[in-house]
Formats: sequence, C-alpha cells, structure tokens
Amino acid sequence: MVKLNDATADAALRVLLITPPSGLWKGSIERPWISTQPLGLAYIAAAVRQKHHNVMMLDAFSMGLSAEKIKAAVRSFRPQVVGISALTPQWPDAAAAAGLVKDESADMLIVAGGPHVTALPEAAASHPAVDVAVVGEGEETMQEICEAVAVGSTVDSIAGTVLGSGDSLKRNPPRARNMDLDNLPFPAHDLLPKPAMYNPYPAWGRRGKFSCIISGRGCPYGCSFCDVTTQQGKRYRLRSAENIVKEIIWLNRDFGVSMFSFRDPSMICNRKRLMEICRLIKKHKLDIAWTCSARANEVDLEMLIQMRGAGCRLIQYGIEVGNAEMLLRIKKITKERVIEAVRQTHAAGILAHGYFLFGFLDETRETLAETISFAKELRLDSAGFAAMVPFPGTEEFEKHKREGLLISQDWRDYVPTGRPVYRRQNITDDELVKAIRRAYREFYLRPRIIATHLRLVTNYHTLHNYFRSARQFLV
Ligand code: B12
Repeated sequence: MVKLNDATADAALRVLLITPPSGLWKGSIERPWISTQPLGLAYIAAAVRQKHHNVMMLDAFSMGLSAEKIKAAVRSFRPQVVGISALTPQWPDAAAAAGLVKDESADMLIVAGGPHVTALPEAAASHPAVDVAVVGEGEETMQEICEAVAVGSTVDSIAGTVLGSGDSLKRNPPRARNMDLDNLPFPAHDLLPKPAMYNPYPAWGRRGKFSCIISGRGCPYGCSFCDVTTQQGKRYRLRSAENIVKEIIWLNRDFGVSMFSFRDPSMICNRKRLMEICRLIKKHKLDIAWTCSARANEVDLEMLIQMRGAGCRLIQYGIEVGNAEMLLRIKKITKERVIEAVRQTHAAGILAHGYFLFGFLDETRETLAETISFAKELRLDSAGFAAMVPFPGTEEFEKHKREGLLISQDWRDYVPTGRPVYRRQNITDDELVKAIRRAYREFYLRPRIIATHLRLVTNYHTLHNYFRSARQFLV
C-alpha cells in the first residue's frame, strides 16, 4: 500500500512537477534547440493549484537543467509529491529523474504521467522509483492523488492509475474523459519560464514572444503512426471559441505573447467554431500571429481567408507520403485534394508547411522517390522529413511487434532522427537515411525556397535554428 507519512495529513502540499532533461540518464545534459511550453504538465499544475496546494514547475527539458540543479530545487522546495512527465524517448531520463528525486527522500510520492506512461503504464509503474503511473489526461487523477496524500490516506485505488509491479501490479479502472474542457483552469504559464526562453518553429517571419495553446482534445482519424487517439480518445472534445480567445487575451496582456501555435491535431476541425475564433480575435483587435496543424481535406478558401484576417501565418499539413495508394490508405485523401489545399492556402496569403514520413512497412525505393517529388511539386514553403517511428500506443507499434520487426526497445532510439528501431521489408536503413537527406537537399536547395526563407529570418534565434537545421539535414 502506497501511503506517505502522516506528517503531511490535512495540509496544503508542496507539489513539484518536472519535465526530465535530455541526457540525464547518461549524466550529460543536452538542451533542445526547438522547445515549446509543456502544456500537459502546466495543465496538471493549474489543476493541483486549484485545490490550494503549492506547486513548483521545473521545465528541466527545455532549460537543460543539470542533475545538481534538480536536486537543489528538491532540497529547497521539499515537495511531498513529485510529478514527472515523459514522451517515449524521454522515458530513460524520466526514470533517472525519479531515481534522483527518490534518493533525496524516500518519503516523496513519485507520480509519472504523459504519453509514454499512458502507452505503457505497467512498465512505468514497475520502475522502482515510481510510486504511481497515471494513464491519460491527468488533471483529476493528480488532484485526487494529492487529496489522498494531504489527508494521509492511501493512493492505491484512484481511477486512471497503475501501481506496483509483478504479482502486486494493480491496474485501477480507467478515468472517464473530461467532456467539458472549458471548465479546466488555463495552463499555469506563470509557473513556467518566461516565453522568451522558448524557441518555436523557425519559419514564422515575425518577431515576438511565443506560446503553445491547445483548442481541444481527441482525434477521430486514428492515423496508424500517431498516438493522440490512444492518449485522448477518438472523439473531438472542443473548447469553446470564447474560452480559447480568453486564454489568448490573458497570454497577450499578462505575458506579452503575440505568436501562438495551436498544437492540437486539427484546430480547424469545426468550421463554425473556427469562424467564431477568427471573429473574436478581430473583434478584440488582437495583434497576434498564429500557426496550426490541419488536414488538407478540411480547408476551403473562404475559411482560409478568414484565418489569414485573424492572424494565421502558417498551416502545417500532415501529408506523409507521395504515393497515391499509400496516401489514400494512410490519410484517406487524394493527391489532388492535397494540391488544391496548398494552392488555396497560398491564395489566402498563408504559408504552407508539409510533414512527410519515410519508412512505412510497404515503403519501396520508388515510393521514397515519389514522396520527395510530391513534396517539391506541391509548392510548399517549408517541409519536414522524418523516419516513421512506431511509438508505443500506435497501431504501427503493435503491427511491428506482432510481425517481429522491432529491433530496439531502447526508448532513447525512438526519435525520428535516431537509430532505426525496426526492420523494413523492402529498403535498408541506409536507403532510408539517404532518402531523408536527399529530401531535405532537393527541397530546400531551390532558389524559390531559399528566397522565401531569407525573408523569414527575423531574429537571431531563427537564424541560429536555420544553421542548426542545415547542419543536421543538409550536410
Ligand atoms: C508540443 C509537443 C511537443 C513539444 C513539447 C512536449 C511536451 N512535453 O509537452 C516538443 C517540441 C518538445 C515535442 C517533442 C517531441 N514530440 Co511531441 N508533441 C507535442 C504535441 C503537439 C502537443 C503536446 C500537448 O501540449 N498536448 C496537450 C496536453 C493537454 O496533453 P499532454 O501533453 O499529453 O498532457 C496530458 C497527459 O499526457 C497527462 N500528463 C502529461 N504529463 C504528465 C505528468 C504527470 C505527473 C501526470 C500525472 C499526468 C501527465 O496529463 C496532461 C493533461 O491532461 C503532441 C500532440 C498532442 N496534440 O498532444 C505531440 C506528441 C506528444 N509528441 C510526440 C512525439 C513523438 C515527439 C517526439 C518524440 C518526436 C517529434 N515529434 O519530434 C519529440 C521528443 C523530443 C525528445 N527528445 O524527447 C508524440 C508522443 C508519442 C509518445 N508515445 O511519446 C505526440 C503525442 C504526437 C503524436 N502525434 O503522436 N513535442
């Protein structure tokens, strides 16, 4: 039974929330060159604070904090509960952070959460330094965990958690999804580093402070390589336009943020709400710029014109592949529709970015070449090319596991630029890596693209990021 000592009973708790720094597992920290606010953890912070606990956040990932700095924070804040968030490649660092915190005091309750923990909660719970693994969206679960600790009762039976290991493993019933996202407090931006610390996506063409924002949760598409559906379910749960614009106004007035990145899979999925968001941004005369992701089948010219009028600068389309049959299977969309969406995006004065993935199971040399040609033919302004990684929690992971194709379950390798984690049927690892480099070279080393990007370099960070990208992908 997991229970803290009774000294904490009935008191407001001190709760520390951490994103693990990259490289903690090996003792040498690397600060990421693109970073954004960890909104999930900031939502947890806001929910816990709503219950009158004292919360400290350490975005050790974005800040590249050392083990010593984390230990120092633990010693001075003396938390009773520590929450650690992890994406799949961050799990070894999250586990190292849990161990490091536990070494400071065995009395602290260590709670792990986030996409990796949601996909593989039993493995997370089995780690010796982890007391509780939280599955899925964690606001209410974390509130209940803190409540139990505060009154000195057990945390063993809280919905949405997994505890213990081996024969003592306990999987509690899942937590019902929150259907009214407007009721959630806004993410605790005041507990995060200042917006200027974060380095957003480079191709903006605007100077200013930046923040991410989430307009809803869930995604009905269930793409085989994406784990948002596992995390958040198939049904769209949307915040209202008023609630979203209220958060934008708060971030704009109190934090000076003027660049926003909507990070849900598709914030344009509901046309009526999108139009209302655009109307409210204009009504409040907000001088902001924003980007969002979208599916090519969801846009039309009228909608795009309204979006541009409300400050939309860039749309990131998940296009993935260039072979017509694969595209239909993976994204349920035709090449013609994608071409039309990019044309309409430009007609409305918005930049178009395309994401492409290489290395699906039936990928061949020919389909790799088709993806590169399609990316160029589309007249996109920028593009990202990456190896498809079968993240736990996705259909691709299950398929590769079933067919015995996974060659690594070392989660550090699960990054699009990492060592190959699975065997492909028709192409070698070398062919895959070469195709990605070729894609970057052929896409970016064209006069039109170079001219576009020279116009978008507005500050030192952007320039620095271009150099980093060029070194990584072109050289
Ligand atoms: C912004 C973002 C990033 C940012 C910031 C990540 C962060 N820590 O928030 C950055 C740029 C760093 C990033 C990087 C990567 N990302 Co990313 N990212 C996202 C994105 C678009 C939004 C995240 C978000 O704000 N979600 C909304 C909030 C509300 O949800 P949440 O973060 O999951 O948090 C909730 C729960 O997970 C839980 N929770 C989270 N933490 C904790 C902690 C505790 C203690 C508890 C109790 C609960 C809890 O409660 C939260 C609130 O409900 C998501 C897609 C998505 N829409 O979610 C992908 C996503 C999280 N990323 C993903 C991936 C694959 C990556 C990369 C590995 C690859 C890449 N895309 O380059 C890298 C990893 C970098 C590295 N070296 O570690 C995958 C995760 C898959 C997986 N199993 O890990 C996602 C789901 C995208 C996808 N389509 O599959 N990413």
